[in-house]
Amino acid sequence: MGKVDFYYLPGCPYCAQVERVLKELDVTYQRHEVPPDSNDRTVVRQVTGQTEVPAIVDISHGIEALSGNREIVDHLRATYAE
Ligand SMILES: N[C@@H](CCC(=O)N[C@@H](CS)C(=O)NCC(=O)O)C(=O)O
Repeated sequence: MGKVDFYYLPGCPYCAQVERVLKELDVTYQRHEVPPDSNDRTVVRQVTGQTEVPAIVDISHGIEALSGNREIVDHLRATYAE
């Protein structure tokens, strides 16, 4: 199974919730910290087409970009919960 790329900002409560669920479900993921100023978020913009975090890429499950804390948690639970 591939890994999930997780774009986050330290101190962001939405990101913290997504990371709790990643850990709870024992998902293999790689963290990518974004800059505080959304104008500087060039990498996440290139990869996901937008600058808001949390955002994930889960290519092995057909997700090229997903943002929105609830949408991400729903995807993770639907995909990784046993
Ligand atoms: N509705 C979004 C809110 C996420 C959000 O507000 N993220 C902040 C960081 S805590 C952000 O990246 N805002 C966009 C920006 O700063 O340009 C969610 O559910 O994930």
